[in-house]
Amino acid sequence: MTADAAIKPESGRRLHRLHPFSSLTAHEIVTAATIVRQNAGLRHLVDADSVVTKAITLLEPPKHLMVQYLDIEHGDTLQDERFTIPRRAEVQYCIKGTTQMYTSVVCLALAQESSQVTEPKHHQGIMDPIEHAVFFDVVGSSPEWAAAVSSLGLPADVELSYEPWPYGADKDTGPNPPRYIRGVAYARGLSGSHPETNKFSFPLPLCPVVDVAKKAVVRIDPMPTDGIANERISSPSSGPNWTTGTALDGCQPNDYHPDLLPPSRQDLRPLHLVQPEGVSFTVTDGSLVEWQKWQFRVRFDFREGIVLHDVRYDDRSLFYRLSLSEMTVPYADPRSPYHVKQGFDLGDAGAGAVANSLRLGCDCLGSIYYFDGVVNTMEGGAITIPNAICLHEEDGGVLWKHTNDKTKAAVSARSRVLVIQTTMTLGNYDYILAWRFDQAAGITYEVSATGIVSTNLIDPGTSSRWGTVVSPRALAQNHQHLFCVRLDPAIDGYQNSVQVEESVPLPLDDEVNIYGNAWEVKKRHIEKSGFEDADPLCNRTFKIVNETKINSISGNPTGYKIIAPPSQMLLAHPSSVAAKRAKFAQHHLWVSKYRDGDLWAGGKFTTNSYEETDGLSSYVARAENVRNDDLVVWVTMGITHIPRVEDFPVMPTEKLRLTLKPADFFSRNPAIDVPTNVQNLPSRHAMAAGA
Ligand SMILES: [Cu+2]
Repeated sequence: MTADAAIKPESGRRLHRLHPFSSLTAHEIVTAATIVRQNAGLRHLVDADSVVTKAITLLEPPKHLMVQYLDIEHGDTLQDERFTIPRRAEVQYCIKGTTQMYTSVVCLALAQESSQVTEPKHHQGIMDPIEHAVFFDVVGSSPEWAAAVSSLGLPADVELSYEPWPYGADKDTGPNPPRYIRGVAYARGLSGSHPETNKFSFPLPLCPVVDVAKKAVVRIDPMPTDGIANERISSPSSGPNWTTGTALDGCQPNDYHPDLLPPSRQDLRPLHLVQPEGVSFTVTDGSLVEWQKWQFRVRFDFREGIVLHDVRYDDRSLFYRLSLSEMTVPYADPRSPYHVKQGFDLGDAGAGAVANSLRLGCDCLGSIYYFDGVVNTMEGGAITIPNAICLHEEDGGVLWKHTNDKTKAAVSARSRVLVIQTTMTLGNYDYILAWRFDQAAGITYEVSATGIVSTNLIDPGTSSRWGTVVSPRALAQNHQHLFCVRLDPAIDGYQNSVQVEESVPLPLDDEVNIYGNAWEVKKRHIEKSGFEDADPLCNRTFKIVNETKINSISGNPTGYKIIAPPSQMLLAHPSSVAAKRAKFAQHHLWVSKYRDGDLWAGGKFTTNSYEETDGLSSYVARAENVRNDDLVVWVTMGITHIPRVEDFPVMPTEKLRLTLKPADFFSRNPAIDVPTNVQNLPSRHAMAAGA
């Protein structure tokens, strides 16, 4: 059976009770894995247990079918007249100990594998826990590595810890780098030391490179530690410790865990977020969130983490799908092997796969609704990440206010924000990823970067042009975090355009700009798929509009404005592998024509990638019409991170925001009907007057 045959709409009887946009269930994941493992075992003449299911994700229905489905769902058609779209899963797998990747599609309703392809050789799968386990076994029992470590003069009972990094491609390896793991090594402390000791204060100047297929240490790379003599860097004041007289001499403990810190400050009084009548949102059908006039579906995905579907406001469609597509973190240090330091957190690992279990009162304050996340294991099972997504309301400050200057009467409404967020941890860094819905029909995607900056050892009394010394002898290299957010719009329908507006001064003349104050807004539309760059100097603004729906007040098409920071784009040289594999990170805004499966800004397979060949740059290279068409907008934003001493031992959250705001979509401020007082527990003065 072909994939298409498996997804024909079927009237009447519902084959599957789950909504097409529901997260894959544990049962579905195991069903898909079992079918693929059995079939792959026969196909490749191996035991089914040798089949490694790297990633299992929902294969969304073709959009043309889903649009019909949603039209019926939001229309007046009775439930039993709806058609059903069988659910499908996509399974990426390989055979244990090999790198060749395969992708299968399983029709879950029929419990059948409907297609299977052999991926090109350069498509490497995620670095998985099985490979990591092999890596740890190999370094733990390697006499070469033990000898190398002993040359550092470390105490015999030192405990080591590793950050496994993909080998990485460069111009020497070409497009098929070996699938080795680089074990960026740290001393976690001495035997018996607290398990939460911050290892990033004690980087080792050596790195084992492990061939996980051959289960062997291939070589041991020296990690450059040279710096520029800097007499302003003083000797550590904390005195000697277990590193004294070793290669790590001078490194000092620098901890974040409260067990290892002096008592915390004592002058904070409780701050409670109280919702005495409960929350104002509902969650039904497992995935449908309704809050105020908002309505959308939430899905948890192995790769993308949170995916939002069918986002609507007051029964008008806004977005078919919202997601983080990819992010990359390239480092600036040219000294080998640092030159290959570059992560693609979604493609290399999966935002869902490395999602945290969130905790009440810490990650989210107030009355919280949690969604569990279910992800596949490499062995074909499914595991639940409890509380992977949290949903809650926050106070958002003043929503709107006016004081009548004559009467002094003030009217103001307090803003409430609905937040849906997840947190991913990959090695040293943690990212809190949140969609924030407001009462003025705005949506903000917020990235909060926190965690620990990646460190390497640097010679005593030196600093570096490649980063900042953030703790004695610990260099945090300069790097960038570049995020690509995928916006699949449905502004009052699925045929949209992107309008570019620039505010430009007019030349002085004797007819119009007589006094020199004049400027105007120039408008153009993006006609063909491609990219644009931000230009704050002309206030370049991008709007997604529906040219067939006109706002009767302004006469403008209904639209949503994209407000994104004009971040610095990727700094790596365009000819470098770092740049070629992250073309999406070279321009701020991209518009592609919608095609099913065009989801991956950096390509579907990013691990050890050499060049982005099947990602966003390929989608737009088709040079298709994107005006009054089904289009996708991709926004790249980022942080050029020059580490500060204050970013260590754990970094205060650094926020990055993308806001989608209605622009001539409504006939007035859509938040005008928000009540001006909904607080049952009135606020009070903090202190008596004069206190
Ligand atoms: Cu950073």
